[in-house]
Amino acid sequence: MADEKKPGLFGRLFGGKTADEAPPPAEEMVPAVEETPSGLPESPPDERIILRPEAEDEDEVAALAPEVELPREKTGWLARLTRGLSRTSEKLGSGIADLFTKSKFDAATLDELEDLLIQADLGLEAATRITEEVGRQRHERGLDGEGVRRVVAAEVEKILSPVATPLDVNTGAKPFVILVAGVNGSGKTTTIGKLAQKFIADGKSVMLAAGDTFRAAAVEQLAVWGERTGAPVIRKDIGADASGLAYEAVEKARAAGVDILLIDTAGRLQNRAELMQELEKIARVIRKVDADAPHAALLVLDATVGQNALSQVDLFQKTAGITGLVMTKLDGTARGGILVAVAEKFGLPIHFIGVGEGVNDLEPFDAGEFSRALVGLNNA
Ligand SMILES: Nc1nc2c(ncn2[C@@H]2O[C@H](COP(=O)(O)OP(=O)(O)OP(=O)(O)O)[C@@H](O)[C@H]2O)c(=O)[nH]1
Ligand SMILES: [Mg+2]
Repeated sequence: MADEKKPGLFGRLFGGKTADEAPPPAEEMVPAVEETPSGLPESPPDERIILRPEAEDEDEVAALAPEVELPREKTGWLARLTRGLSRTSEKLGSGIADLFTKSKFDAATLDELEDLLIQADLGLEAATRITEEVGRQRHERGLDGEGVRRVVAAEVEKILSPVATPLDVNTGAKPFVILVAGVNGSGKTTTIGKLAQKFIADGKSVMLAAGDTFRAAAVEQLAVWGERTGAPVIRKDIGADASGLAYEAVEKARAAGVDILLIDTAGRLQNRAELMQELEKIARVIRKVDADAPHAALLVLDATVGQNALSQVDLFQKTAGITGLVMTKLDGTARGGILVAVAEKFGLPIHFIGVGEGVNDLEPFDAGEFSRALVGLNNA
């Protein structure tokens, strides 16, 4: 996409040609139940696609759910957000500064700005619109590099504001059931751990369901987060039916009077229809316990996959009824603008973003903070 041939912006503007061991959950919380309450067939283990080696020992499991400091305040988060987005902002921010300190301002300057935005994965449409606005404002009132960054941030914020929607877990639903889906390694289990920590800090009672029933390491990874946060973990034997486990977890959460149930699922590639159907089955089966569940179906997107995030949203939205997004690993890419492209294309709520592996590296998504950090503007 970044390499697409397109007419130069100046041409379009001016008409020219150029252009992470469970608290060892209470005994009764960890039954190894064999039968599936749904009566639905179990999926053979080899249907799952594993993209990374299994973690077998404790050290490896601990590495999957790294320990980090717990206190969190806004200022701490803004510093983490700024640091997390620095790969993107260094490219974008300093790129803009370089462009607009040149004495000459012409069509080529705007084309280069548009290219910078496309290279940061904002998407062609957003890049074009933002560049046009910069061109217009530069023309009207003159803009220096900082001024251009402000215009870019303001335009990005306009795109992001409508989707920066908090995840409302206070709907009266008890438990409020959150199904967490996404491709392999996108950050689902880590995000569940971080969210559990947050909800518990907010005074909620939380239960976790180890719906990735295929890999022992996956269950252990969630169990580590359970232990760390004090949330009980519902688990079953490896190879058990995921929807059966989810069904039981909802029943147990309800019986225990838990506020929030977070259901982990196995990573799946979006082009494997049968795995997508399994996700649909989990949702269908838990509806037998609570007709309104899941109350949220979150798709966890890894920002480092770039444009592929767009096809992931497309497919998970169609087949798994995704209600909102979490974007992780924004610290691992210089193309953090992908969040803007996703917002622009789908308009789905973006609830949280992740900028690191630590428990404090995930916070509710704020359009203004993000937009400023994206171009390296001071967020203080
Ligand atoms: N840098 C960085 N790493 C992250 C972030 N979120 C998660 N990770 C790391 O990404 C890796 C995969 O995270 P998991 O939570 O295991 O991903 P998953 O989606 O549960 O993976 P599967 O269960 O294998 O599908 C781990 O090493 C996490 O620590 C983030 O925001 N930033
Ligand atoms: Mg996982």
